[in-house]
Amino acid sequence: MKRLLTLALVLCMVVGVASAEVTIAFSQIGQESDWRTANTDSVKKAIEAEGWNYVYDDAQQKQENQVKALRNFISQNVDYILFTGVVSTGWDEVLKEVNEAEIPLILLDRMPDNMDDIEYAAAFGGDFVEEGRRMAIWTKNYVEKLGRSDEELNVVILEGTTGADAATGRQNGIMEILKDTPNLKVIASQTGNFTRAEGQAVMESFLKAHDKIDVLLAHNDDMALGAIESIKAAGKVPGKDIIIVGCDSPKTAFDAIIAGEMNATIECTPLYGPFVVDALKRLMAGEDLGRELIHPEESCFDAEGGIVFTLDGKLSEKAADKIGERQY
Ligand code: GYE
Repeated sequence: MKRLLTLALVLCMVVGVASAEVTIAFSQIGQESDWRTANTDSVKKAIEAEGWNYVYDDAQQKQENQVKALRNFISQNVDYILFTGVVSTGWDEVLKEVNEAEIPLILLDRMPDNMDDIEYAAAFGGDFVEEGRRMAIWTKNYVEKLGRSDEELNVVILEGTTGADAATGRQNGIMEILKDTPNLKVIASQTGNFTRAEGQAVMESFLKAHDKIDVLLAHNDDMALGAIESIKAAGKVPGKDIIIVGCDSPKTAFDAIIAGEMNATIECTPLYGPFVVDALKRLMAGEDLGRELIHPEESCFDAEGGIVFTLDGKLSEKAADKIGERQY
């Protein structure tokens, strides 16, 4: 019995030492959307499954909280820092401090500007400009399918967080396509901060200000889902009176598409956990990742499937066929 106890104690110590050996810290933006929650869960699960120590900070959408979190990580002398910046600018000083502390930095999702003088070991993010293009191309082709290409249609846009590359990129992609699509006319474009509540509020004000809104492009599905509530409250039929296209493609958007209240969503995967763990293992083994960038998303989901959604001619998939595979 005594021997068994000693063995158990030694085992606990070994496991304890092994898991305390590496500490990974993650400075996350907040919990503004289904995408973000899934992203946080994916990273946490994958890191904890390796038995590594995990330190997490939720900045509640505030840049100053992130700066504080990064400085805390430095003073705790963590081994690796994962970082998603809420906006693109204003990180130069604190990221230099991370570099001076010689803590390898991995950028997730949103990329800061001015990175020429900052060292980072790896970066994973979506191609936001391409996602915006896909939203607009799908819409253009859907309108054509409805036989409405000669009709002038009024478009409103719900933008993501101002100053975030996820928002500027998607907006640029959308506008790049719409500038050559004269029948789709943007009559209003405003931030809804990537949240359901603000999407709902801004859509309500759009509906009050404009009698005729034919299309809503939302930089994420949460804002589209919030907007659907305002559209219903205004006595209009979402998905029919107003064509609604979002981005991210969580299950909640699939449900809305299957219910006919939303028309399409462009994929942007939040499931970074396995990529991050793979990168960390390679870095721990001394490999130089050469700041690689991965864009793992490739689909668009709608009610029917078959509508072209990229410049190189990819076809959308039917949401009802794919919802079972969805992990977020
Ligand atoms: O689309 C949105 C989230 O940065 C790609 O942030 C991410 C975006 C995502 O809040 O839902």
